[in-house]
Amino acid sequence: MKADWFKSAIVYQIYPRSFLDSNGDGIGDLRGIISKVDYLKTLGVNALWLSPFYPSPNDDNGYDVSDYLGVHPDFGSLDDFYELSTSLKKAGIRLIIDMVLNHSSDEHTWFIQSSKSVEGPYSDYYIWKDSAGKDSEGRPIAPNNWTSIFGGSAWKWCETRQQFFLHLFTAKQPDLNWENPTVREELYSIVDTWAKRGVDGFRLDVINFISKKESFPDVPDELVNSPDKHYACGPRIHEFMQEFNRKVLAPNSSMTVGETPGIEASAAALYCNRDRNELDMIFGFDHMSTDHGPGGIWDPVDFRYDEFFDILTYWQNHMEKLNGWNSLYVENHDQPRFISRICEDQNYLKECAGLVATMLLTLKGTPYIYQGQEIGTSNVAFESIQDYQDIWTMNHYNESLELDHQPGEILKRIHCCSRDNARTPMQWNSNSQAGFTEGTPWMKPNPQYLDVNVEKALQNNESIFYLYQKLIALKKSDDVLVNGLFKRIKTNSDRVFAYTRSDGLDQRLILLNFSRQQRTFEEISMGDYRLLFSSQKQPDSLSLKPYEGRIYSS
Ligand code: TEU
Ligand code: CA
Repeated sequence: MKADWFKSAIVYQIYPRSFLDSNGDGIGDLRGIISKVDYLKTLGVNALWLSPFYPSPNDDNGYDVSDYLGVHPDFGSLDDFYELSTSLKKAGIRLIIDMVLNHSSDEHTWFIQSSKSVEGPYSDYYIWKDSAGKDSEGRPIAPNNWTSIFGGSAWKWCETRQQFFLHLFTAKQPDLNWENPTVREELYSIVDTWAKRGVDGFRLDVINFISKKESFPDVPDELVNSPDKHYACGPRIHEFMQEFNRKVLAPNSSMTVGETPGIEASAAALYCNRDRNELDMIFGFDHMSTDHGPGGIWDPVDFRYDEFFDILTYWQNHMEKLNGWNSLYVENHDQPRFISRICEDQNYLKECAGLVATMLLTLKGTPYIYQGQEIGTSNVAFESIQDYQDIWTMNHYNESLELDHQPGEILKRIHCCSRDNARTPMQWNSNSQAGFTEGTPWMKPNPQYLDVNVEKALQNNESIFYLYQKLIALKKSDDVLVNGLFKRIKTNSDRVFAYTRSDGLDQRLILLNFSRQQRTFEEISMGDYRLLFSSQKQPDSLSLKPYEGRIYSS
């Protein structure tokens, strides 16, 4: 029997750097997390996903790993890790850790060795290519036109080897060569070690990028702004996934969720179809781009609600049909705060947070809640670029300056699109630095912390925190919300996303009003439905309030 605890898991994601600093150095750490296990228990989640905590030069905040088996001293020690793991077990919370296996840091010993010479045991650990000749100034020309997701060419010249190496992310994140069986064995053994150390599951960073098209063809013009679509799902991807599963994941009964940018539901389902023995779940991206224009993440446009509902419906239906399982998320450490994306009137941020919670906990799949989402954290708008930290954000700023964009205009884009929106320190209370640290935080807190923080949320029984708590408890106690079939109901009210979940006997009806206007729902025959939950106080009998979410039971 395959373990399928993940189907009833409710996952909380922690970005360790920004969660809680226990020793005043301004950086969140494992001991900070240990001290908040009770908080997670109060919320009711039963799984925790930790973003990377490994040694790293932090070019990309830990997604550039220089030692896969260690703990970065900023975050603590391996003993702290074991202590965290033990206290999570006691609290009934499973532990999922992040594995970045598409690339390592250029400061990993493998890369240091590999870049020294075209011969030797590490020479084929990364993707090395000869130049495609020299330009008019005698500089080597990159092997093809691939661009890094974070901007610029995806190739960097190495003087010592007189070759280019591939980096789909920053130049300090060279891509590992999965074609080399020794590399695969090394990576499997790392995952095996963590499983033996007591980890229950793995979140696999950009796992659908690991197999490259070995002819390294140019990116076609139409994909220049979305290179992820071009890099996704190389020819050997499913072979690698099945080998990975057979050699480490299955023997350890590890749960997996793969991050898979650039693919749609039917391709995605190949990874998590139960009979294919690859992964348990994947993170799709389609629903996270319904406020992107043709230019991608730095091209913000109005939120396209209909498209958002259609995409979610499509994924729900496809995963059902293709025997896969959905992951449900609207936030993580890479995404701006979702309530800021959908809310058309900042006075309704709180209502939006309740609405989103109702959706996340009632669609079919495993919900992922990102730190701070449960108290209604929204985007930040720092006035100075100095206050931003993220490498992608800095690259965008500098590239835009070169294109003569005005700093004010660039900052405006950063305010709505930067990944740093998700990385401001967790807001614990109204004390200095939001209670995140007693020192100087590595990044300033969002000034909203004076109003929006955990301490206030816990004192107010009408807070978003308690809505999440209630919905989590409801999901845990209701098998229809876990396994019931999803069916969308078309309504005449635009901006109302409505669906049922049913197991043949029992049914739940979910109504979500994504507008700042009241919406009636006369067209839905309410029959014997009884109201189980509303995200707002004193729900009206005939209409949904602005941004109200409801659950009915048959
Ligand atoms: O994210 C992958 C990533 O940045 C892209 O897939 C991007 O989100 C997408 O193409 C948008 O269209 C992962 C990590 O979550 C992120 O924090 C890392 O920076 C990145 O990989 C590199 O490890
Ligand atoms: Ca610290």
